[in-house]
Amino acid sequence: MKIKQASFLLSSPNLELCPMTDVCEFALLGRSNVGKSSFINTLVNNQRLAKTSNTPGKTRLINLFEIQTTSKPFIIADLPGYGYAKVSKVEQEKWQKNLEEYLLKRKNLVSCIQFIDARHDIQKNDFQMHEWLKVNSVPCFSVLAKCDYISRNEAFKKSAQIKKYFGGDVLLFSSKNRIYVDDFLNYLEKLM
Ligand SMILES: Nc1nc2c(ncn2[C@@H]2O[C@H](COP(=O)(O)OP(=O)(O)O)[C@@H](O)[C@H]2O)c(=O)[nH]1
Ligand SMILES: [Mg+2]
Repeated sequence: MKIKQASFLLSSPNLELCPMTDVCEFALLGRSNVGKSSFINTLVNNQRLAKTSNTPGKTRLINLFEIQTTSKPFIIADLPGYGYAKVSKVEQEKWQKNLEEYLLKRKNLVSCIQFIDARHDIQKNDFQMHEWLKVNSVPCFSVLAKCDYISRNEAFKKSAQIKKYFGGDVLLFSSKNRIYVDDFLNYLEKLM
């Protein structure tokens, strides 16, 4: 499928304030700075749609983007990254609860997409996040992000490693170029 149009829908602090819809939704999970927002912009070819940054903001919001395609439309939920310590413990725990509720109860959620940084080994909080998804039977596949930092050969090795630990599918991605975009869209289309 091809993208026809993409727009920001809204930001919500929790599941309750997310609009109820039948449109298939995919939720982006991963450490802060792994490239989740850039991924959206590259996928839809609009560098200004999702805010990207080297310094993650403090607001913990679910940002929803609606994507019209030549096939079915879908929604991407850009979730705050984990591994960002500069918020208070109370704040962190509150968000944790909201995140879990969203992941467990969002009816139109088709799959989570967990981002792993190609430059690093899988981190402790990546494992924790994945374990939680598995225990709670939340569907998920993985993305090896920022693949432009490593060779194609290394990328295949890394994705095999992620597959070994996490199971499920592992897709490659880089926001520096668009070579992975078509495969990604075709993969999403099959899940919808
Ligand atoms: N080289 C490279 N840099 C990237 C890529 N994706 C994101 N970045 C950079 O990494 C930083 C964090 O990206 P962002 O999308 O905001 O990450 P998020 O916190 O996961 O949403 C920004 O400076 C991006 O320009 C990528 O695929 N390759
Ligand atoms: Mg982001």
